[in-house]
Amino acid sequence: MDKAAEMATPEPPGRPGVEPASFDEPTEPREPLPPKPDQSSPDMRTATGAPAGTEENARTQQGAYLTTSTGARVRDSDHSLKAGPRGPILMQDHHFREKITHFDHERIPERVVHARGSGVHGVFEGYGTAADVTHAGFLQKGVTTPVFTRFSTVLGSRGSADTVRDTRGFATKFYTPEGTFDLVANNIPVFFIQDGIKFPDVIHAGKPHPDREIPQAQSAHDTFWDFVSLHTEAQHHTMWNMSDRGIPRSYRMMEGFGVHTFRMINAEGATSLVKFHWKPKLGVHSLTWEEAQLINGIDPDFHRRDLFDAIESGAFPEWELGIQVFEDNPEQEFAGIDLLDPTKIVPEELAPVQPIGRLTLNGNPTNFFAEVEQVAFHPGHLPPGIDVTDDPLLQARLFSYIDTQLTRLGGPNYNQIPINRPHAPVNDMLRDGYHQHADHAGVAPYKPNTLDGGCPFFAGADDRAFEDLPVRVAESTKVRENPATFDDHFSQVRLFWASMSPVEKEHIIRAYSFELGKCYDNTIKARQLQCLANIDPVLCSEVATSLGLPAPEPTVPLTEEVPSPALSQVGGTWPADGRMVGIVVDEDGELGGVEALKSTIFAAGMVPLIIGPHGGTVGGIEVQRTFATARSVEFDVLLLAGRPMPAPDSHGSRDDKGGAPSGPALDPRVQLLLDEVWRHAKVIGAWGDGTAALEAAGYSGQLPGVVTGDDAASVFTQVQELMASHRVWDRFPVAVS
Ligand code: HDE
Repeated sequence: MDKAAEMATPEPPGRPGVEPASFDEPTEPREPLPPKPDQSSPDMRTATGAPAGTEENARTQQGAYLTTSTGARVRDSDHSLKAGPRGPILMQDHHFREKITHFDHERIPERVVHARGSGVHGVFEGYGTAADVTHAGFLQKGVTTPVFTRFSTVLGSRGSADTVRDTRGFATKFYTPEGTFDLVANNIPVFFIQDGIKFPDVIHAGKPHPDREIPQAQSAHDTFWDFVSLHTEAQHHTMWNMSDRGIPRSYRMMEGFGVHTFRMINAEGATSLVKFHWKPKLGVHSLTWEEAQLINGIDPDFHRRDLFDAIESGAFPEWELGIQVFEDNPEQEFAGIDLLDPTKIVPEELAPVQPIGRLTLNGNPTNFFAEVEQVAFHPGHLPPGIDVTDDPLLQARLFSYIDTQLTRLGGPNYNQIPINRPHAPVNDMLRDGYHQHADHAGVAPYKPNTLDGGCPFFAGADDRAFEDLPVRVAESTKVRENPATFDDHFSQVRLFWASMSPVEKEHIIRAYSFELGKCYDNTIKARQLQCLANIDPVLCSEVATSLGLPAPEPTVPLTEEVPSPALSQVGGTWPADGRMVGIVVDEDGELGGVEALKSTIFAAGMVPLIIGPHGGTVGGIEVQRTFATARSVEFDVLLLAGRPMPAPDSHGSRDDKGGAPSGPALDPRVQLLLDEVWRHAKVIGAWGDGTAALEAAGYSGQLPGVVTGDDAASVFTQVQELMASHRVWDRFPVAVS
């Protein structure tokens, strides 16, 4: 070959008869590849490929005949194939093996934290009021976005009770067309630790003891209090747990908090720092401690049932999403508060929460496992317009949430699971791996490429891509330490305490007394008392008295903190949607107004439940609960339309509720109902024979929160007014001011 021929440009590769490809990677999107078929749509599909969740197949098995997983019709699934009726099972029984093998592998590992939860579908509508601070499309005016929200406890296993004293998770997945946004929030605005590297420590301390694996879903044990009393940055979160916030009445009545400070970017590229808040339409309400304990035994699924029933009955829970907005200054600080410290709040009185949209939860899951168990949240699922900050807790979470799904959901393709599928087109270059469901076309899952026409292309500056902001990182040296601004562990706990009403303070004292009283080690109790002394002397001395230990002197200055009224749940009034109204009837009572009352209650968005001496009907009215099945914790208010007397042939109840044999005054099970609703500060109403029943039980119409009258309608009008404050707060005994 001569020199000139050697130097000539070689023919570009290509198939004969096809225009040769360019040597350079294309730079312009030309015929973009279609989105992956399996990720283009959020539609739920059943194993047979039919759409799930439609009217026809919402809760039924599909098809006329039972089949194997490969579609062969099955004639008998009740008997294994045996060598004669009394012989061993034959290895060749492929249907038996498939059925048992699949069953053997039905369980997946539960979440390492937040294992117990409930999830529901809903919709979010942007108000457009955040347009100045973010260009995120889903927050613009009138834009609606489908969502899935999962509420949870933190410490308990998947089957543990709902109403334990704990923090609650409040995680929402917004399926926006610009990519999924996960707001993985809690009902408490601060966290136990300031650096994510401590997460295994705090969780190991809170989980059951490693030797006997008890107690389940509780913080009332030595290892928890050992850790939080030594690691004093946990004191703020701990005080929230000991307050009534630790035992919510319902998921529908909880606030939610993003905890960390996030960064938002507007259309001009200007940034702000923000904190996310969810504000429930029904207000923040809690159980009393005794109610919570009773419910743990009587109805451990209380919160799950409450959420499911409310949605089923059309009482859709609602929240407003709000943001506190701060200047994105170099110190990341507002009013002397380090915005990167996740153990601190910014009181709403200093930075008001500005509403930016509304969440309505309106759909129960079709299949709990497919949706609630398999949903995978991640604080790094961010749309354009929202970004993270350097909060060291948030930074750690950005690693952990992807990592944990690898074990829990069995590999890296969990975003292909129907509940996790984005509603935005997905053109990633992630390939293969366990549980790969996409059948990717194309030959070049790499960039740069020419063989797939250069597809897919990088988005340009105007293509609404997620942006890594050129945020300045302080020049520094590598260290394992916190900034000095993280050092104050007590002043905001004092602020929280100072913001509580006397009743709420009393509940906090009782909660510490109970939890520390359950610890065995006196040095742990004494160390926690030292922390309480550093918060408030009254709190410390009350708990010390209860424990029978001396109250120590503070070791830090007890600064006076300005209370934040927004932290208290006493004092406001809220709608009573979805509240349960128990109505006691008996054969001889005045039942004339009861049917009309039921209609009034329904019309007010509440649920009337008739409680009678037996099932069936009483005076023509259908009974939903009998004296044997009713327990006060199910009702938000108790009304008496009759005076049920004890059964003549018994000394007391026929069930196992115990109690001393009663006299002839009132059926003891109704007496128990009344005593409990009284203790739990719920409204009581009575008319006709019901008023006599009240008196027989030792309650008069003059007492706080007790309404008596001539007829059902007038009594209920007054009852409704009282219910708006949630509880009859005056009824709680209070020792502190
Ligand atoms: Fe989580 N957290 N977390 N967390 N978290 C998980 O992720 C973690 C934290 C929260 O309903 C896990 O998918 C670390 C704060 C909720 O599926 C895991 C740290 C807040 C849920 C994890 C935190 C939360 C989780 C376990 C400290 C409130 C339930 C299963 C750095 C803002 C989500 C999973 C659901 C779940 C790690 C702290 C909220 C292990 C390392 C602060 C609501 O990845």
